[in-house]
Amino acid sequence: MTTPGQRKKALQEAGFNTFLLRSEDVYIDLLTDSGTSAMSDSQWAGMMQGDEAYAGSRNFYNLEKVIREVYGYQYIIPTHQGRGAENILSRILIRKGDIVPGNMYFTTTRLHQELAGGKFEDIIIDEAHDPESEFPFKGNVSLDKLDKLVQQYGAGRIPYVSIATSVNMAGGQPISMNNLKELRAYTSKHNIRIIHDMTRVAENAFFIQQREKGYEKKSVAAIVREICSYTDGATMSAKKDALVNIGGFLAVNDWHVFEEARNMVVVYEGLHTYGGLAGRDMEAMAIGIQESVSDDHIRARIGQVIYLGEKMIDYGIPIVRPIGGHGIFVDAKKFLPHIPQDCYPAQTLAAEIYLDSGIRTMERGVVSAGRKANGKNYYPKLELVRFTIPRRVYTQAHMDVIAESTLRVYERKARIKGLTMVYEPKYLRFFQARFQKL
Ligand code: P61
Repeated sequence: MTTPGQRKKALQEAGFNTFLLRSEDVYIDLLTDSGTSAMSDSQWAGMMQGDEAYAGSRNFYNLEKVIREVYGYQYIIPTHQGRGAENILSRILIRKGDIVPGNMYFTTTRLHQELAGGKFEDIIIDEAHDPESEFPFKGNVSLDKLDKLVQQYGAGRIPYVSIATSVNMAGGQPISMNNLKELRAYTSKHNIRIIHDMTRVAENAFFIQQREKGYEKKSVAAIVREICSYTDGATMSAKKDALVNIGGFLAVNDWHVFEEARNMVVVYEGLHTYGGLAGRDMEAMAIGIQESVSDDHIRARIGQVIYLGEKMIDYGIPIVRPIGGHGIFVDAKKFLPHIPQDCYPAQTLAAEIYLDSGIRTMERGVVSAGRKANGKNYYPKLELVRFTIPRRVYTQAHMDVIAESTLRVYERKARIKGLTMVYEPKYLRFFQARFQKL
């Protein structure tokens, strides 16, 4: 616990950027669900069985076996985390001038696509950009938008369609199985790969189970397997669904892509049987993957997110609907309508929430969206503050404190002023940018 005076000082020192706060100065940490979940007793036991051989660690073979069984992908390369896999895959599949369509951008994913010479094109359905739309599958792809790109550029210029399960930037929104099947049919016809960002695939599977006809009686594990079966390969940040503090992987079914990736990983991550991880990390990941597809676990995990979201809705706080899988996304444009997007309403709101109670959240708006290749800012329709819930960490009482604190800030919203950016790094600026009060 900190005092208001301490928080004011900490925030100033952090340049009004919650990424630059020290965790010691944070009371409830909702910055991210990435690497912040609690490992189980089984995972910790697995840590004690680390085989730290440089090459051919038995933990690698355990991990490979589990990924084949749970997800169905054939060839596996561990990486230190998700973006390590994105780097390798983008370098292999994307050539200069290529177009990479996807269901909304993700910061690191799009950057690696751009660094490899590609251009990301958003083909998510329009509903995803509307915080108030109650559409149950706001992660869906618009096949019309994709078809327009294919007509315009030709399928040969599209190395793959980039599909996230649980679309992070849209508010943790799922893609439906039906949409994925239609996308598979379309891309097969045009000989285009689907690459799956499976960072939160189990959470997506839960929503399919709850909302999609024909899946009510299927297990999350079975749904996860089916999702993966419609895609050609995947990048994974195991720090989310898979319940580890560090780790990720690249998985593909195509031997030739695997062969290239296996070679490239030694340049950027480490040998192909550890990819920047310790043996113990791979063991914890193998166990976490199995735990992540348990129906009871996912129901409890998303149940907690829904509990918080419903509380906020009851308080009249504007949030993205329907409630997503990994957190609550507060609509900063609606919360602070008097602050124009150029004065960073979501960045401002994240700072104000920290000031009120020491709760740390994250901006997901114009700062996160960054700049286009021509230097101009992206102006995303969604200007959000993400309250991300780590798995197996907080209690219902914490959720109450979070909602009550947000309500207090909501009650004094008219007096809140925006920010100006005083330092902007070149890549992924939101991590390290600094701001001052207007
Ligand atoms: C997060 F503010 N996510 O949500 P890595 N794909 C997807 C992710 O959610 C993801 C990665 C790939 C984070 C951490 C983070 O703009 C940010 O293991 C759907 O983090 O390399 C990561 O996986 C990358 C926070 C990343 C951010 C980028 O909090």
